[in-house]
Amino acid sequence: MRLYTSAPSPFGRKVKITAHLVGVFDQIQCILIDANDADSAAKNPNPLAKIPTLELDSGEILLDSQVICLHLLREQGLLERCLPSAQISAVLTRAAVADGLMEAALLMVYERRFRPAELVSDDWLHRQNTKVLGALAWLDQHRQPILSTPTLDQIGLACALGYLDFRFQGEWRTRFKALAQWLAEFQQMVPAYRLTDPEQA
Ligand SMILES: N[C@@H](CCC(=O)N[C@@H](CS)C(=O)NCC(=O)O)C(=O)O
Repeated sequence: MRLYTSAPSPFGRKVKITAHLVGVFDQIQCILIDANDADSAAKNPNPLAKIPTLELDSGEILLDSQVICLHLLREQGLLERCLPSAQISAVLTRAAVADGLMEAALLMVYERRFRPAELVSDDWLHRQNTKVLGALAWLDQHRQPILSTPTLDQIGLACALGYLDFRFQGEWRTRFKALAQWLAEFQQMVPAYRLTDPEQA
């Protein structure tokens, strides 16, 4: 399998952690995509030009991190553990909020990266930051203890918090201490979190 991704991508990190968890990471060739370099971006077989994208050995292309994670979990028989059918709506809702947090944080990064400084919109940044803070408060309230295997939403939450650490110097930690403690526990229980640290890659 080939995974088109980048070291900083929080969505790519979800897939990498899931692949470690189900034991297939060493069967995956990671192809690093630099969205700022046209030649590199052209290698990504994703029609939306986003990462992550997983190319199966059959040549089939899977995209959207959630779809890829679900595929890996199902193929390796861990779907019920990570997405228990009795809690499917609640888990997927928490996963969607974690993804939304990543998306809003990413849009803040892009606003500064892709616009000339004089065109950067403080209103837009404020709007996205409000989503980030709203999602953090909601996820804090809906935080679940980590059992032996993390659930799909917990993988997403860890990656979302890791992205805030990476791009926003962990400012969230002073306001959301219980979430910071939760992330420390996740780190302890899921070695793949450290292995996929964007600072180390
Ligand atoms: N919903 C998608 C979001 C993926 C996404 O936004 N990836 C970012 C990098 S972290 C990207 O490729 N951005 C480039 C772009 O939007 O053009 C998923 O879960 O895979």
